[in-house]
Amino acid sequence: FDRNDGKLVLAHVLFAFAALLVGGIAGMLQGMVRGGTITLPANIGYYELLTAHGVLMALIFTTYFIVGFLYSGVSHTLGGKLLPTARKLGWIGYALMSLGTVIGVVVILLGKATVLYTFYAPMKASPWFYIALALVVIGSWLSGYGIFYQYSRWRKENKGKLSPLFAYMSVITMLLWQVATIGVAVEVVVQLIPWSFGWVDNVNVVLSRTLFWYFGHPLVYFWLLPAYICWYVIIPKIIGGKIFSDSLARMSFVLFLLFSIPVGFHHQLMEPGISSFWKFLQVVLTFMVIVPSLMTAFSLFATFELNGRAKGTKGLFGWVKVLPWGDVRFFAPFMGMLIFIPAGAGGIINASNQMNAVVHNTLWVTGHFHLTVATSVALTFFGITYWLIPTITGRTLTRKMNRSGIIQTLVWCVGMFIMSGSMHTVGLLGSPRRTAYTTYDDHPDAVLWMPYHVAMAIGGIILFIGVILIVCNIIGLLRAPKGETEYPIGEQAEGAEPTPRYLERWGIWLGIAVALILFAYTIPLIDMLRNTVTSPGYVTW
Ligand code: HAS
Repeated sequence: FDRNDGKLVLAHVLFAFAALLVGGIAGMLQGMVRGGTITLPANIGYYELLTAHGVLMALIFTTYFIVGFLYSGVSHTLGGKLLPTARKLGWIGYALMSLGTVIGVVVILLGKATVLYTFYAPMKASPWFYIALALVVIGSWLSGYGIFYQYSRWRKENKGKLSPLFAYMSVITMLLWQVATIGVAVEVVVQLIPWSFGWVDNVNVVLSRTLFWYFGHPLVYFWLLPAYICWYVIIPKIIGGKIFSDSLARMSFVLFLLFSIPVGFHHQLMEPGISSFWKFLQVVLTFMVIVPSLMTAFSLFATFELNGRAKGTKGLFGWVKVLPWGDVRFFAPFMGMLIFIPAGAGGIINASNQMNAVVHNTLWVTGHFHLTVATSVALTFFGITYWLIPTITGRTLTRKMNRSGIIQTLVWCVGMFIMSGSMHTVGLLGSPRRTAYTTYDDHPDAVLWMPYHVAMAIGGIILFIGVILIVCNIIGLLRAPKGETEYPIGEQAEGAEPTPRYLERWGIWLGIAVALILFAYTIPLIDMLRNTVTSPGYVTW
């Protein structure tokens, strides 16, 4: 692996895990502060800690890891080395994102941005919080441009050739990100910064939330798609098998580009100011975005089964026996896949209007996203780390490190089972999310929730041990013996259909994506600007 590219990738991965560590500390402390077990100096309270936890885990850990991972794969599969312009863009992006992160964390810990990671207006933060976020977004755009640059140069030099699957998927992930972040950029620059500086008196709340969720839902697929890259491209190689179908994999990514953006209203089903027709339409589109995940599940089962049959296993589940259970590079992402089955089912429940009325703003939703992003995605990222760090630093994954990785994965699963399981259950009993006001003056219903809150805290402590273990493992990986570690990239199975070239016609896919976005959002946005959808008890200024 090219040494200079390795430095860029490593810088991203290490920053990601530093954010995970600080975010993990904030996560554990928020539980203790909320439970009244401790009082922190400088009056650092529940909302500061929860904001720090959400921002560092959901926005910073993920974005840094994703950029680092995508750069590594693009460097490896598109020529073996980043072009100087791509690498430079990567470093400038890194510098801007890091400046934004530092400013953001300081502002949060000073208690000037207790607005949580979704920063809903009319809660107001210091303008510096929004400026910090803008820097992170602009930095990530530059990193995306680096990937586009490397890809387009490769295509120019390899006319008529199909691009490598990893690179293709990286381009879609970054395209999705570019289109999605326009919403949050407009919200922050046009609405929140002028309002928090006091240049304007009011903010259109429903518009700001809509712009946020225009970004917020594709954000979750920005987290998911790199995990899918691992499941589609890396895992087949690690298990000694083949990719079931290159075209199916590409098509599922295209479907994410088309359907992951015009669906933000499924986070706003309980909000006034949006007419029920447009909510209905976006729920239909939400059910469309489930399709590529079902295709992924199908493709993974096919890969596992074909691998088993090639190795001579028989019966419906014979393939399970030949999977490399002792290899953390497989085991951690596999546990992520397994948990994605109930996690995804929870998402389908959330997306159903009537069910959403039951679960919205309860701890059920917190349980849902701890299974999706904090387990399926995070465990996959951990699994990648065990081979990525040795690959880029010219070291080897020792048996001891591999064993520590398996233990870390199991600790994570146990902690998450307890924490997310109790979140889901207590959510159904009505316990709200994101509040330090837990017992409601000892109301009998709220008192009933307390044992689940204790279980959540126990799960949280086990997860914190999981964070410490992964950080120790990373230190171990950085000191592992020198050697060569393979960058595992799978090949397509024999007999698969050739990949149709139209999958790489970006004009078509971006055109359809934009058309769907305009269709799903234009009229509701006009309604919001004119304040024409009124709801009892709800006022926009
Ligand atoms: Fe979600 C809220 C709907 C997926 C993250 N979601 C959230 C929030 C987050 C989040 C962070 O409709 C909270 C935001 C906030 O703070 O308010 N979500 C969905 C739907 C899906 C979905 C329909 N979510 C995700 C993913 C996330 C994520 C992925 C992060 C990475 N979500 C919602 C809704 C809300 C919501 C509502 C709003 C709730 C409210 O009221 O506030 C779908 O994409 C899920 C599809 C997934 C599947 C599973 C496929 C399974 C696979 C694994 C195969 C396994 C194998 C191994 C092969 C259909 C691919 C098996 C081996 C064996 C041996 C068995």
